[in-house]
Amino acid sequence: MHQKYKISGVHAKVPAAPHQLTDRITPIEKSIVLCHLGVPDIEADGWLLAIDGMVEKPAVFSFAQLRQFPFHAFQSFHQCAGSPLNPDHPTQRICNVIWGGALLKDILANCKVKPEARFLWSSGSDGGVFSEVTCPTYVKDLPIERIEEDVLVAYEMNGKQLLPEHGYPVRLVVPGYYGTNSVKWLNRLEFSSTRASGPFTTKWYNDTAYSADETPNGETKPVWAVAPQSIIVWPGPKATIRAGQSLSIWGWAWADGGVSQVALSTDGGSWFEAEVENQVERGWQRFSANWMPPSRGRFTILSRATGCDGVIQPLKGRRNATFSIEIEAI
Ligand SMILES: Nc1nc2c(c(=O)[nH]1)N[C@H]1C(S)=C(S)[C@@H](COP(=O)(O)O)O[C@H]1N2
Ligand SMILES: [Mo]
Repeated sequence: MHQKYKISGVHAKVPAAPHQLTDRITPIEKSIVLCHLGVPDIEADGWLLAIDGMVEKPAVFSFAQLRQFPFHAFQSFHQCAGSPLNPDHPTQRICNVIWGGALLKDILANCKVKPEARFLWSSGSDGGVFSEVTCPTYVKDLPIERIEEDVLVAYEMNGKQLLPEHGYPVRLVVPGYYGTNSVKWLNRLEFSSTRASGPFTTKWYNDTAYSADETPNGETKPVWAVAPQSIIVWPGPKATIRAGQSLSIWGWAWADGGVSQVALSTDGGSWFEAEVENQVERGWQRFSANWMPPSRGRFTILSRATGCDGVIQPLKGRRNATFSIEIEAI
């Protein structure tokens, strides 16, 4: 069937800069949007999700059938890994939203996955040309061990039905993984013994061009789990701050598995600890620390998160390099 599109070609929005991300739950109009191949025009009526590949009982679900499964909703940070054409470049394409839908493990309960299966491929209804490469469909994969966690087949975002650009009627959400893995306009889940063979898991998002992510034996690393990262919300670039007056620096930090520490630097060398709240569900974590600009003049404030696995944000050269903001004390 020929797919119609609401928007054709790459469609991306980063509507809020870090200092504008003041809400714990990011409103939809401030949330990121990234579509490589346009926004397909799909009706919930007639939409089908197929489950096949290495399963003993393939299945097909309509939208109404999908809604029969127990409903789950929880907050999760949602981050775009940045352009797959420039994977080392740090970006702050981040938001924190509430996803609602059915747990993938509930949907798969009767499918009897075969023991040879190691990866789950997920396909969207979108196809086209990205960066001069013809892509028949957008296909991603994930290791099947992750399914036992909170992978969601989502049809709500912040309590509302998904907007077309966010995957209406149904998308995958892999909490803790980079956004690229959360396939929108989801129409197929296929179990396989190998990783997916399309360009979005081989040529791009596999960090083949990304020496920083190569393992010591030269293998490439899939762009799956989100590495520790942080942004400073206050003070923002135009904030008025005064020498000799204490202020509270605050922001958000996140990582797959949560963040254990955030350190700040204001003098280009030394670090001091911020307080970090515990992670709620899969959400980002607020950090804050008091600081007094010692004199008038320009200061660069850096934030550096440490994941619960002990991994520390690098200073530069990686997609999750430390964030910095330049401010002036008057
Ligand atoms: N089918 C499909 N799913 C997709 C994409 C896409 O181009 N096609 N883009 C991915 C990328 S790179 C990101 S960052 C997230 C963005 O989700 P959002 O636009 O709802 O914020 O969707 C992911 N899922
Ligand atoms: Mo992305």
